[in-house]
Order: sequence, then C-alpha cells, then structure tokens
Amino acid sequence: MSGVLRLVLGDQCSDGLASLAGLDPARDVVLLAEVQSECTYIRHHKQKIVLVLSAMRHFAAALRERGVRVDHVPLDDPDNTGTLAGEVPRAVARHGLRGIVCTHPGEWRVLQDMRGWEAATGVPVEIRDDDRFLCDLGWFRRWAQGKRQLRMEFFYREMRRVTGLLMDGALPAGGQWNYDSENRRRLDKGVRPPVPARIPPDAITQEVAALVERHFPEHFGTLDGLAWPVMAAEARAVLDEFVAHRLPLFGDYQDAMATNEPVLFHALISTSLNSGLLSPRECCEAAEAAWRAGHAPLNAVEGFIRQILGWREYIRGVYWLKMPGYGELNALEAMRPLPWFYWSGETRMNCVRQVVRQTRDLAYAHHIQRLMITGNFALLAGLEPAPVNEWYMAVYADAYEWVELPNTHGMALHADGGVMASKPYAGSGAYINRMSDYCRGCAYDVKSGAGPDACPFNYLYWDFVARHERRFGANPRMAMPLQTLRKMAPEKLAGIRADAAAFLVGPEMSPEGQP
Ligand code: FAD
Ligand code: DLZ
Ligand code: SF4
Repeated sequence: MSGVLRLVLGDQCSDGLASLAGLDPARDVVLLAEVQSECTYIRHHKQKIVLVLSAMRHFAAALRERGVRVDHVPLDDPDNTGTLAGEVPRAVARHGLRGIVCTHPGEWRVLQDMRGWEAATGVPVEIRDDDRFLCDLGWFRRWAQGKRQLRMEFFYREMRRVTGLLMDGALPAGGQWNYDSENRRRLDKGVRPPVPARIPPDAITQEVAALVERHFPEHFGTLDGLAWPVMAAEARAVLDEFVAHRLPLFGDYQDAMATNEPVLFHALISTSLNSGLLSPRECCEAAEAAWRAGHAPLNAVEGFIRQILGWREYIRGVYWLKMPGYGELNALEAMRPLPWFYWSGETRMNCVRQVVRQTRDLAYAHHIQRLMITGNFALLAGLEPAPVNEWYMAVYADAYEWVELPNTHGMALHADGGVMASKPYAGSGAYINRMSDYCRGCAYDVKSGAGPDACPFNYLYWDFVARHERRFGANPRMAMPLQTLRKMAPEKLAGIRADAAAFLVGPEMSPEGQP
C-alpha cells in the first residue's frame, strides 16, 4: 500500500513537527518545496529568503540522514511549478501517494490554499494543529469568548499557571506576576553591550545567497550582514549565548535604543522561533534555569518569558481569532501614503534613518525600534495601514503574517480600534530622547515643539491627539494627554497643527523614490 505526503513548509523545520508524527519511513514522502510564490507574495528581505531556503535545505539533509524519504524541490528546478498549490499535487502524483498530512500554517492565505488541495489532488488532506506553540488555538478561543476586552496580561497569567513556567506552586515566582516597571532604563553611560558572535554562512547558505541575489535582486536589503541560524544547533547556540551574556541585563535595557547598537541585550531568537529551529518552551526554560541558578535577576527573566509565553502566544491567538478581515480594519481612518524614506532611509529624522538603515543591513530591529520609531511615526502621521503592514512583512527576517499583523496593525497603528492594546502607543520626541541617543545626531531639535527646526514627532504627536480627541475622549488611559491638549492656548495648538500639516505635505513625506 502507498504512503502519504508529509508537507514541511519553510517555517516548519522542526523535529517533532505535527505532520511528521507517525511517519512511515518505508512508504511516506516528506515534501519540502522551494517555490517562487512564497518568495514573492511579499518582496521579503533577501536575508529572510536565504534563511528560510537554507533552513529547508539543512532540514531536508538531516531527515535524509535519518533514513526518511525526502522530496526537496529546489527553487531553480526546471520542473518547479512555482507554487505550493502546484508542487503538492505534482508530488502526490509523482510518488503515487494516498493522502496529504500538513501542519497548520502560519498564514490565513496558506490555510485557504491547503483547504483546496483535496479537490485538486483527489486524496484526503489532514491539517494537524501546530503544537509547537504553547497555547492551543481552541484554548485561546475559549479563553477569549465572552470577554469585552482582551488583555495580554491576564492571558499571560493563565499561561504561567497552565505551563508552570516561573511558578512556585500556585504563586508566581518572586511573588509578582510582572516586573515591567523595573525595565525602562535608557542605556547608561559606560555600559557596553556584548557583541553577539556571528554565525558564518556555510556552503549551503552561501549557495542559497547566490541564488537569492540572482532571482530576487530587486528585493529590499543587503546580504552582507547575513548571520542567521539555519539549523537547530546554531539556533541553540544563539540562545545559550544570549542567556550567558545578555539575559542578565535584558530587563533593564529592554526599551533602550542606541546608535550603532542594534542588538543591545535582546535575544536575536525570533527568526529561529518562527522558522521552528527553537521551541518557545526551551527558550523559557533556559531563562528560568538561569534565574534559579542565580545567574540572571527576576526582572530580566520574567520580562523575557513574558515576551514569549505572553506576547508571542497572545499575538498568535488574536490573529487566528480575528482573521480574515483583521487587516482590513482602519479604525483611525488613516489614508496617507507610505513615504519613500521607509525604503531609502533618506530622511532628516535621525531616529528613523538609523532604524531603516539598520533594518536594511540586518533585517532586524528590536521591539521598541519597530514600535516607537517607525511604528509611532506611521501612527502619528496617519499612514494607511496596508502599505505599512506590507513594509513590516517585507523588511524583517522574522516576519510572518500571524505575528506581524497584530503587532503592526493592532499594537503599532491602533487600526483595530483597540483589540490588541487599550491605548495607542503614541509618543513625542521626548520619549525617543529619553530612551535613546538618536536626538543628539539629528537635524531637528527635540526640545522644540513648533517651527522649522522642531522635532516632527513633537507637532505630529499633538496633531494626532487633537485629530482623535473625540475618539479617545472616553479612554481613561488617554486622559493625561487630552487634559494637556485642552489646556493648550488655541493659538499655540493652531501653530502646532499648521506645522504638522506643512510637514505632512512637505518633501520628506514624498511617496516617490528610486528603488
Ligand atoms: P527579544 O526582545 O529578545 O524578545 C524575545 C522573544 O520574545 C522574541 O524573539 C519574540 O519571539 C518574542 N516577542 C517579543 N515581543 C513580541 C511581540 N510583540 N510579538 C511576538 N513575539 C514577541 N516579531 C516577530 O517575530 N515577527 C514580526 O514580524 C514582528 N513584527 C513586529 C512589528 C511591530 C510593529 C512590532 C512593534 C513588533 C513586531 N514583532 C515581531 C515583535 C518584536 O519586535 C520581535 O519579536 C523582536 O524584536 C525580535 O527580536 P529578538 O528575538 O531579539 O526579541
Ligand atoms: C517565507 C518562505 C519563503 C521565502 N519561501 C518558502 C518556500 O519556498 N517554501 C515554503 O514551503 N515556505 C516558504 N516560506 C515560508 C512560508 O511563506 C510560510 O510557511 C507561510 O507564510 C505560512 O507561515
Ligand atoms: Fe527623532 Fe525628533 Fe529625536 Fe530627531 S529630534 S532623532 S526626529 S525624536
């Protein structure tokens, strides 16, 4: 009797993947298909394509070594149809298989695609839950049911209880659930963040990099800084290095930003988690073990575990709860086109310039850079959500819609009207100046609120608050800025809003540019 096709997608390179459970090595075939459509449905950063295709090649080789029958279709195979919807039926026919087993994908559009494969192939398709996550989607749906507002903090506490992570019996370790108030320092003078070890690209990765340069030369980003893990062992080495050298100060400097310090004390593990090279549980357990051994303080370890056990799982739950349709929401009626500087980095705003250039070179920016620089600007300037989402999907090596969309659309742009976050993450230049050294190297004056040299984040902030005064009037978390706005002299506010209007139609904001 023939076997079944077991599909492994590019972000599913995990031992123990659901679609590999029960695999019969004598009959079943594992398909890994490099396809043009997955590389171009978004013009991903070159580094993301290299990392995904290289991880697929390494995973295929590892499975073969274990005696598994693997069908790996390279991108430049002349018979490659270029789509998953083409490659799956082709593989079923080629090997004469009687069924297809998949793991739930990370994006709605792929799930829709999978649901059509039974009709296309004439064999049954089984879509198994993706149990690499700590929260099952059915559990999340039940947790969310009937709640007027979803809040990450309550979800996170439940997850701590359910998983037992960072718990002492029924109580949170150390007596508190959350130590975030200790985690808001700017980088202190004299603190030198350790330089992360580079993972040199091996022969397979170099071959894929050449392929990507040939096939996708127009995609955003450079490959010079390429150093992402492409195998589980490399990903584990990055995690171990983080735990040993950066975790102890992760909490303190989680929100800090500094020129020429792209990583600071962050973990650099999102690409590995999202492509399946690391499991969320092993990351949390490694951090907890460091605390229990006295190597890292609780504010750091709890903060780190909250990102993974709390935010990452919550974000995924919200995505699948709200899809389809989530990305179409535009609660703040933001309509402005994306300025070209998001691609070129050519702007007089030093903070934005630093983050866009770093993103181009590394396909990476840490959370506060994404939220409070490029995200905050998009929110304040009223940029249309769809192109902003497309930008975030295109520029980061860890971007998949399940995690990118709620973070951008919900957390950064507030386009979901508050599903993700109870207030918009809007900040003026003062916030950026408090948390970074960017303002020192800027053509604009962060201390100035109006006039030609004033920091655009300052007048755009008040213009934003004034624009949405009615909408946020009933939101207690917006009471402070609204109170200040209402106390502002009318002529002062009129001047600020005139500066904002002029900036928003000025040369910096042009959507046109040379690719
Ligand atoms: P660390 O700061 O060291 O955190 C450790 C881990 O926690 C991360 O690797 C990540 O897995 C998890 N984590 C932290 N914050 C979040 C969060 N808000 N949502 C989900 N997981 C989180 N993350 C992605 O993985 N892919 C994306 O496409 C993505 N897009 C984002 C877009 C915007 C506008 C914002 C504000 C955030 C986005 N994030 C995204 C979340 C976060 O910025 C990245 O996970 C983080 O910067 C990755 O770097 P790190 O591994 O060094 O993280
Ligand atoms: C991101 C990506 C890329 C660039 N290429 C492929 C590919 O060639 N083949 C594949 O199976 N998966 C790829 N991926 C990952 C998919 O885009 C990802 O599985 C879906 O977006 C669902 O998360
Ligand atoms: Fe950014 Fe304003 Fe500071 Fe310049 S002055 S770096 S624009 S916050």
